Amino acid sequence: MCKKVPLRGALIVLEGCDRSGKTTQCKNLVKALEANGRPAKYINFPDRTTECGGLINSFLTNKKDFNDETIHLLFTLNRWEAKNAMEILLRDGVTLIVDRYSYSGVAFSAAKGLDLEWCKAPEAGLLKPDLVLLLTMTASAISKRGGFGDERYEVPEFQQRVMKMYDQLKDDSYWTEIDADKSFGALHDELLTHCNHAIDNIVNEKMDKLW
Ligand code: Z5A
Ligand code: MG
Repeated sequence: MCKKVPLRGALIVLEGCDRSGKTTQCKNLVKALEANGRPAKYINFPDRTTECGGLINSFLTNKKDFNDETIHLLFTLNRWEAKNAMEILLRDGVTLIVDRYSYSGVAFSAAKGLDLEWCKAPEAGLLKPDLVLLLTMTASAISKRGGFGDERYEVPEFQQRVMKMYDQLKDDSYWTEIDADKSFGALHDELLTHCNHAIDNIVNEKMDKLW
């Protein structure tokens, strides 16, 4: 029997605490999907390659300072500048595996004390994901992972506040929480199952919008 062609690509976002393995897993999910004949592309936020992303990179590496509102809006702008290209790819049937999205934007800024609704407002109208996979880990497990502590925000107490903000943003209708404290392969298999399910269950050609 011939396989049904999906109406469009799926927009799948990986969110979660620092060092939970999002980048490693996203890149390998793309490889696995493509190996199975499912067109897929890796996208990450912040995209440090654009002019706006360059400013964000300077901030994250402590070379530049912005007030909380300004850096929040720069992160948001970094997503808006990618929106049209993302929509075209999805319409062309390419599944996007996105490494952090608006939820990081809101969770990190709200964890610094900005009003959650204020943080959400400029993200409204961006593409709504079909699936958000939230990777969770305990603080002690995170601290054992490589590279922790190199950048601004990589402080355990702050990361805990971010996780509390994710709790407020979580929407069970399209979010799945996954314990990321397991081997690379076991986590990969679990995530891939969710991704394949999301791709197989696209019923609407049109993309919804946040929020
Ligand atoms: N930020 C924001 O404030 N507002 C926004 O709108 C957005 C982001 C989009 C930079 O993001 C910062 O920007 C981030 C949020 C804020 N600040 N913090 N914290 P980023 O995405 O560029 O951050 P990053 O530097 O890539 O860190 P990360 O994304 O949190 O890490 P990760 O991608 O989750 O983990 P990884 O790089 O794949 O793996 C980390 C290490 O663990 C690495 O040495 C791996 O080899 C190892 N690893 C991975 N998986 C495993 C398993 N399963 N077992 C053992 N070891 C593993
Ligand atoms: Mg990463």
